[in-house]
Amino acid sequence: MDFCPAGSTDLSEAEEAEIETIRQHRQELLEDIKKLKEEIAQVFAEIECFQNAEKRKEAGNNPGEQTSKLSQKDKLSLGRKKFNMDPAKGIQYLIEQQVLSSDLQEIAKFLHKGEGLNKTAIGDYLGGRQFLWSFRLPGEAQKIDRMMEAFANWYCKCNPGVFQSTDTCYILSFSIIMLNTSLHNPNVKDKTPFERFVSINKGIDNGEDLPEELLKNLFESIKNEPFSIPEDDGNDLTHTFFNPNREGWLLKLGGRVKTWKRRWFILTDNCLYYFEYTTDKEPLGIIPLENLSVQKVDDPKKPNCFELFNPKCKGQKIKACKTDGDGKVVEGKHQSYKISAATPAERDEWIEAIRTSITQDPFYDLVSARKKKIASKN
Ligand code: 4IP
Repeated sequence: MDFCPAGSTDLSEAEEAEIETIRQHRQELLEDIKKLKEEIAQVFAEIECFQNAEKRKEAGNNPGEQTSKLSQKDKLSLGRKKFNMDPAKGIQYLIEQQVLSSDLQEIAKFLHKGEGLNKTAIGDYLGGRQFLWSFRLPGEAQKIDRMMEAFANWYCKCNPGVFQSTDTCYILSFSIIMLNTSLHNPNVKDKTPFERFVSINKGIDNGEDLPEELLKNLFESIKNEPFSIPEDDGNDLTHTFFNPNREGWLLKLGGRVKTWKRRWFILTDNCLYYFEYTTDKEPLGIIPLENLSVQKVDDPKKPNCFELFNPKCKGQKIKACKTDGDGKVVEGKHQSYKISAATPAERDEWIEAIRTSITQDPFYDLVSARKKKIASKN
């Protein structure tokens, strides 16, 4: 009798062994990645400590306003770290250190800006007391209920006349979350069509239907871009994209295959990053701007174009990287990047921002800080 264990395949022994080797290799790679992430986090922490120490030294040489400014910054940074570990303690610390006042509006602004704050911690802080896209909902049903209620109340207050009652907003928000899961979670096979979305929301506005156009816009918007919140693993690239020089939607022409793709671009640290969605953690492509130039160009198909090119090596590939279809990082294939903006003004602003970034010497700030230090010593 043939013995055929569950899950067995028609693979030969050699193929099975090959797969096992690949699995082990994958495991090793994952472990290496984890270690690298830890090392990077460690290096970032060390750089921050070093920079803070440098600033403190400098502040000692420039008493007065500078001192208080710098130390406030350090307190803010420490307060954020405390907040991420224990939100209530973090806020308390920031109030005690007079970085924040106890005014609720000010605290709300600080949370809404969210810079350097862990989204789960923001969700916990708000859920424990009393918006959705910018923080993670806490897990317990009661907290979610309270938060959605608060969201609906606040939305209706800021947008009077959209809904007849806050309950409409509350129900619609949940049905949007469910729609998002249905359309974008690969485990959900039965994707909600627009008609079902309309019927789910029948009569929710005090017995009346919401305008079909509103539902259509919501449906299309969720279909085109899922709302997801980046993971807070602390080691990801999210902080790289805080306070970018510029960000926005642009159309980009493919390198070999000339297709136009709508991408979310972020300009920071003299690099141009592009993403499929605004909430993506990792970019589809990275274009270091060093050695590149930017100029206006015309295109027969798209308006308001500009291009990035290497003036010294025209006709050669620009140094850039991108992820291919399998998620592997590969070299870019562009000799130039042609990009189209929505309006002439946006095109000009992008050109200006990119030019500024290219011409700014990365060592300028370091050198001028050192010069100031020497001058103050003398
Ligand atoms: C693709 O066309 C996309 O335009 C890619 O853009 C582009 O990669 C590819 O250029 C181009 O072939 P299809 O999707 O129609 O196949 P994105 O990565 O933004 O999806 P770039 O390098 O522009 O990112 P090549 O050069 O890889 O072919």
